[in-house]
Amino acid sequence: MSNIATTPLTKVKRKTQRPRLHKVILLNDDYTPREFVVTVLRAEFRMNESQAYRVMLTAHRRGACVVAVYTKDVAETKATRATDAGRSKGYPLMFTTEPEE
Ligand code: TYC
Repeated sequence: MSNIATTPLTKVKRKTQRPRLHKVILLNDDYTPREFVVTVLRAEFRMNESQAYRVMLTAHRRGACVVAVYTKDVAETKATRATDAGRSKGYPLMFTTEPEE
């Protein structure tokens, strides 16, 4: 009987790997005015009034809401800018990012 291994030790990935996308997540807090959250969502994530209102309300009711997905750099930049917009007005508004599964 032969003991020659037949399973390959390395696997070649044939497809070009797409970069993993990252979610931007809006977190609820008790202090930031609803209208301000909507304004930030519209300015930073290019949403219209009704999209922004729906996202704000979902975060308000459930604690958090996925705003959008981008490449890592873009997601982190937008989350930082949006969080800074709140901080500049003294609000604890918070956007975070996490990789998509
Ligand atoms: N909970 C805030 C309020 O009642 C509004 C709010 C909504 C704040 C969503 C943050 O991500 C948020 N004024």
